[in-house]
Amino acid sequence: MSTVPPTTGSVSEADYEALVLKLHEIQAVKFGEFKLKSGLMSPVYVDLRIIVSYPQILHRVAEAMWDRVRETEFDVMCGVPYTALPIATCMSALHGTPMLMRRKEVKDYGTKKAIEGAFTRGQRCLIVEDLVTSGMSVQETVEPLEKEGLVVSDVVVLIDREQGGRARLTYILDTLVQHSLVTPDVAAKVRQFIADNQTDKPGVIPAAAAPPPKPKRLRYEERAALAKNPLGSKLFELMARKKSNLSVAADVATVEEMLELADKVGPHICVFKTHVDVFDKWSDEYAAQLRQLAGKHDFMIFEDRKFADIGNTVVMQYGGGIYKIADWSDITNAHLVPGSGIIDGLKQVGLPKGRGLLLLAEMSSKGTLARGEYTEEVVAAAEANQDFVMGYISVSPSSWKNGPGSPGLIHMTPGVQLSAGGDALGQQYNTPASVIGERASDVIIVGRGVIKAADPAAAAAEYRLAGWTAYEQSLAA
Ligand code: S5P
Repeated sequence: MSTVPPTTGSVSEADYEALVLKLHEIQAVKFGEFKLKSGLMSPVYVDLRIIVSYPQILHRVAEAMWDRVRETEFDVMCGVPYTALPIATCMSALHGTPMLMRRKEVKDYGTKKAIEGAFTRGQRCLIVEDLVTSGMSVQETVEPLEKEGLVVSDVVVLIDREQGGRARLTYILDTLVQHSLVTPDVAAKVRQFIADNQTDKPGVIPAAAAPPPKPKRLRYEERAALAKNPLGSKLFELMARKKSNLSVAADVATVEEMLELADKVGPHICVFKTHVDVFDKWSDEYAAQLRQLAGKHDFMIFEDRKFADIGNTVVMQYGGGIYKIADWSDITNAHLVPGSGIIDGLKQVGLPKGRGLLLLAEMSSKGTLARGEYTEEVVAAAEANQDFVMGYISVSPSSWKNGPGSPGLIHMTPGVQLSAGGDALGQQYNTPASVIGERASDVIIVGRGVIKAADPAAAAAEYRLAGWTAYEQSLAA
């Protein structure tokens, strides 16, 4: 008995068998002596380009591949050029999932887009490939997608010559031998060839073909021990102690409202975020009242000042002026647009006071320029300044080149509501499950989802539970 690739439902064993016979009939799978691109002589040759001339076979291939991913969650799909493009198009048209296209050569004129189609950063993308030998072409598709902020969740492959595909090729051989279309001699030769040219262990997709394996998620307690900034370490401890990864953004108009909100949501949050320049007034007295509430409810204060000037100026802005931010705010944040001098300036003021800095690596707003190489520069600066930089404002750290990076650095993500969407001014929302689970962030920052609720305390409790559940589930995954 031959083994059939496991199915999840609608494509039966008979369908797979019929498909193999058809592929053989149209010579998409051939046996003989073939020189591969690598120079190696192979007794088997697979060329699926021909299937565009056989719409019914193309349809069957698309359905067989869809069958393998029907339980998988993704928002868009992208076929690896060129052979898999018609397959992906067919899957897309049959099942109504939007498709993207990767340009093989990025033109240096016109739109210069590497990826064509409509998408938003953070969407999950399925890659469709016809045949994997080394995984190179899949990798060439993964990179530009990730550069655009897409999360490559899965790769579906029709035939894999080396790996999971070893089972597939074996299945193809068995079927053809049963139907006397290939002699046992030829089948033995092909099996030997596959065995001789295995590069990975059975059952594992070649490393180059798959997204890098997700490192196991560490608990916040474990991260506390790895944080180099003392405040960053304390925040991880606080989150574990309080079982909260929720930060509320207190974007209200008056100081009274802000203090009332802090008292109400205080029991549920790890961080209370302010924009001090939106309040109707400010004084050292109000700062003291907010600090008192932070002590009462065990949360940290984060003045979301988004510094963006030269070192000399931010020293004055952070330590002085009317607000004296460094005196009362545990955490603040900065853009890296001016270069690393901004970190040095803020550090000069904040480090002696035991403060911590978050660098804005990405933003939640539509059309943000904080992406790609800029984000990579921010990561390098954060990694190099971990005495003062405690982490990031980020949106999809799981899709970064090296994932979320050092576990001692924290990720805090704004643009969070219980259902995805956005506002009229470009804000984009993801859910707590997506932010903590899929995007591998640590803290959800929620503004209007809490402050505009009829009962902000109840809303904070709900977001806290959603954020914490997502964290617990990702630990178990
Ligand atoms: O990229 C960002 C960075 C920040 S800090 N996008 C953001 O929305 N923020 C802040 O998070 C923003 O200034 C606001 O205070 C909060 C989001 O508020 P909401 O009402 O949209 O949840």
